Amino acid sequence: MYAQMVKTDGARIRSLDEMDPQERAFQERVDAGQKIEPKEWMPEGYRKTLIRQISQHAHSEIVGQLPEGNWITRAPTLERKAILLAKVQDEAGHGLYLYCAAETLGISRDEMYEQLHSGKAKYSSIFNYPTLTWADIGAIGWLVDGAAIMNQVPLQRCSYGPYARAMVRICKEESFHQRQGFDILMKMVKGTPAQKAMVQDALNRWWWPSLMMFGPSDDASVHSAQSMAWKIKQNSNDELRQKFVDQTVPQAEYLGLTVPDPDLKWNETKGGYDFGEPDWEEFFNVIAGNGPCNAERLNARKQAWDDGAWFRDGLTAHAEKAAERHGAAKVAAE
Ligand code: FAQ
Repeated sequence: MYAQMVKTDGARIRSLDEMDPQERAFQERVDAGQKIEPKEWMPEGYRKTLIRQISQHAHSEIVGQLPEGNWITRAPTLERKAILLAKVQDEAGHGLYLYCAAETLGISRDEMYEQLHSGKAKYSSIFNYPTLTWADIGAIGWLVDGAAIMNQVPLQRCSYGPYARAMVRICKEESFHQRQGFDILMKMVKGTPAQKAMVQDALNRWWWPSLMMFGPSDDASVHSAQSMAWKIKQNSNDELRQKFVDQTVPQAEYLGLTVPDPDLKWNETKGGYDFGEPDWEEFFNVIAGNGPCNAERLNARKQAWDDGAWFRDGLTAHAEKAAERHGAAKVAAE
């Protein structure tokens, strides 16, 4: 079905008849729902699209540790501290599975880091906003992990095997993360008026950036048509955004909060909410590197890379010595 929508150069859509036999066979396998595995032939554009998306996803998980990591020492109880620590560690794990999945496509971990540090590779816009209060940690779990789940559940059915399989465990862990965020907010809204106000303030600041996580609107999304034809993406950005709004608004009501959107209204005919447009100028500004925390986030990652240089050097020296010893032992045995 999607073969009818395959783009060539990002502008025109090619049909199966216009493809060479190898590419057509590939597209037919994708259309039939078969998984593509690392050593199999794939169009260069498919490989590049996956490297772009998976590496950016991995970078998002790693950079995404920073806003929450900021609160580990200030969590209000020992239990909350232990839970937050475990969550932030989970995000590191997600980044590592995803880097491994991207490596199967022929890019090295060092190249991916270089692309992040030079600003060539993006990471999710959401992590360029500051975490000002403890309620922000609840809001991240509830909204940011909630949006991540909405986007990632369909990725479990992605046509590329290693990415799809990495998503299974990641989605399970994100579900735990979302509940822990909601649990923080449930406690706070039952607390003092000041605590409840803190939660409303967090929702006011995180609502629109959360909607932006799904990417630009469909008519501005340059990659969607091709990625959907290749079954890398199963849904368009706007479809997932709509689902997220429909799922999240009743949760906000349950918490006794007001979603900061004057245009939000239940639409009986479509069976979903109508809602306002995110500020796309702000979104494009943030992904261009000019959000409130872009410089801080990238500097933290670059600093971590530089601080780890002695350890990488040590590992390399150890590996070289081990290889030499192995070589000498082999010669002696011959
Ligand atoms: N932020 O044509 P499209 C998480 C870029 S994980 C920054 O629509 P596409 C877990 C896009 O890359 C969150 N850039 O692109 C967690 C492209 O630029 P490029 C990350 C964005 O790929 C929770 C350009 O705009 N999740 O949160 C964003 O078809 C809590 C045009 O856009 C994933 O990465 C954005 N929001 O669709 C961790 C999921 N949106 O590359 C810690 C996998 C778009 O040409 C704490 N990724 N751009 O330079 C995807 O599903 C897709 O890549 C989309 C974008 C939907 C993000």
